[in-house]
Amino acid sequence: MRRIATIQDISCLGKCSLTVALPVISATGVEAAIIPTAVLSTHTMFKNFTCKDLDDQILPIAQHWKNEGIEFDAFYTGYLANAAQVDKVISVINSLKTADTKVIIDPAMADNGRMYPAFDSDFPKEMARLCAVADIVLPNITEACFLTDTEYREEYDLDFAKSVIKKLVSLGAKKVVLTGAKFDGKYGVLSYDSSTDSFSMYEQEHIDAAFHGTGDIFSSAFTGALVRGIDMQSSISVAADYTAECIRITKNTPEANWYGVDFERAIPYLVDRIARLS
Ligand code: PXL
Repeated sequence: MRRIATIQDISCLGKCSLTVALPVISATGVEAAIIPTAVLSTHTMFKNFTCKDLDDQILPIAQHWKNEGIEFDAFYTGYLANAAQVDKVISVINSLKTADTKVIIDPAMADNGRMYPAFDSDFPKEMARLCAVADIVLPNITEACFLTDTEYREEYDLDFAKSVIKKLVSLGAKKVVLTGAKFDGKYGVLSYDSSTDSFSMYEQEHIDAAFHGTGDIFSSAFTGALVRGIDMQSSISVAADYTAECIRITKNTPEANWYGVDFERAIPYLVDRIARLS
């Protein structure tokens, strides 16, 4: 069975980060090993959340895996507890990756033009160093702007999106998958592959609803699909469609929680899509 190591926090309640990555990667038929970057009572959109960083565990966990001779098909990183974890995560990747290991970085740090509460204005330049070692970076437009020191725009066109993506690639990332791309009346996922210098847009219907944790759902489904052996564009479409399905279901569920989407209800849909492609 193929294996992903995912490095991100565990928000004990909130339907994001590891509580999403574990079930969603499992649903794609891939093993998920984890390095938790922190334990939080909830995600940071709640007030009064607790947070204990696991700075001192990151390298020892990886060292133990190395001693055991464990290899990974991909590293997939998400929310980090602080800027100092960037160097630790880069060390983990460098020490355990093989020639075939994919490095997928979700720079989970911002949305809707704002940084998440736990991060200061110095954080993006540290996260940019992690993105530099990526085969694939998965930002939203806010993260792409912060990472490249570009002024965030609520409204933008295709040229602006392309220029931000090109700046991200100039930092070192090989491919960029811009989620929630919204320009010129279109909505979807805009991706770029530096090996062929080509952009590709996967268009979707725009659903008028914003929920927390959907970036983590997309990234987990995308990484699982890719590691399962599904090609890049099909992995993007499966992950984007699964995320949209989660949002649709949640929007139509009156008793749904404000803090995340009901991704559980759409797991059969994901399993079915993956089975058809693999
Ligand atoms: O979904 C991204 C995310 C992950 N982890 C924590 C968060 C957030 C977004 O706010 O707060 C702790």
